[in-house]
Amino acid sequence: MKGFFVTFEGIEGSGKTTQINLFANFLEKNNYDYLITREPGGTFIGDQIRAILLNPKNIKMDPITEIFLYTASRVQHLAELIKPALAAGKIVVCDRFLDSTLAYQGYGRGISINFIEELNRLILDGVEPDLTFLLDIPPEIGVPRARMVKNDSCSLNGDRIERENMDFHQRVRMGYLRIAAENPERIKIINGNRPADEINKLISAHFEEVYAKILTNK
Ligand code: T5A
Repeated sequence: MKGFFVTFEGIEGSGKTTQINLFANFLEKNNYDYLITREPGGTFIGDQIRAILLNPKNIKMDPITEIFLYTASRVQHLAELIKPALAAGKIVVCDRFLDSTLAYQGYGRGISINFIEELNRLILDGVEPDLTFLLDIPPEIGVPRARMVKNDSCSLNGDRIERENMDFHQRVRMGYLRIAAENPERIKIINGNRPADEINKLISAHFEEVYAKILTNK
């Protein structure tokens, strides 16, 4: 049996990590065979690429360098983790995937959407998410939330991308909403500005509904 690929998307601080942790509890409790991972990163090589991408000192990074680094991380991630897990029939849950590249490098940085789609067509080998949760939240709420979280390569002012201005984050949000409008079957938009446990209930219920349909059609 082929596995099932679930991705979580949204702007900075939209609550993806929080929701993925809650969703993992749900999967665990219900005895699903699953794998949690993230982009950029997910592998030893990918985590090193992640450190370069998020380091605030890399302020001079060219947008083309940036997109190739995100893509390189994805190639490694697909080969080492995602494809083998799907082939083993697991539910793969990934914090960010191709929609992030379209939203950030495409709508945020202005790189051609056609170029991003073609580049990813070459590397994805037909792998695409079965279901995506887009946690939608205004940047004025999400970005300050994210900047407060001190993580691997950040200071309290946020990582390299979190430090972008509000116009950039607004373009990314609008880009996400456009991608969702173009993919209504796959992408479920969830209001991220609600209590975390309410969001978790919506996500678990929607997952069960979609997953049950897939099993029935197999
Ligand atoms: N990127 C990534 C690209 O540009 N192109 C690409 O192709 C890819 C794959 C990754 C960066 O790389 C960019 C996008 C990103 O800028 P990251 O550190 O993984 O960097 O960044 P994020 O995924 O944005 O992680 P964040 O931690 O910033 O955001 P999350 O995971 O959405 O938010 P979370 O859950 O950590 O929550 C943030 C804070 O909000 C609180 C939490 O407790 C936490 O303090 N919170 C809530 N507060 C109130 N109500 C709720 N419902 C809440 N949910 C969470």
